[in-house]
Amino acid sequence: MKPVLTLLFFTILVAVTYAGRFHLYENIDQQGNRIALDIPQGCSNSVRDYHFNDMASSINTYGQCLILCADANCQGRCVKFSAGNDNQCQHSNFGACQFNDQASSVKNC
Ligand SMILES: [Ca+2]
Repeated sequence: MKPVLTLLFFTILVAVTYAGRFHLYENIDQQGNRIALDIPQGCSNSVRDYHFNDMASSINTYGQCLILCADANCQGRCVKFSAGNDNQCQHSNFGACQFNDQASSVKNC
């Protein structure tokens, strides 16, 4: 396969594999323990329920938009993570927006 086609193939593969999914990481720069979660329709306490409560320090959204919140049921302070101008925090370091080790729930944008 030509390099461009190979790159396109893997880009599509990643997009399909992670459609609706994201990874949370225990440490900054996408390091340490991680969990894969689904972007819910509405609100989900999956961050807490999958034993990652108040632990997340970075994220990979795979170009998608989602909102993390500090308390269960999408209460407390919420921070939007997107690939656009409305992004509210550094994906590789939640400390940049004083959101380190705080996330407990997630909702769609
Ligand atoms: Ca952490």
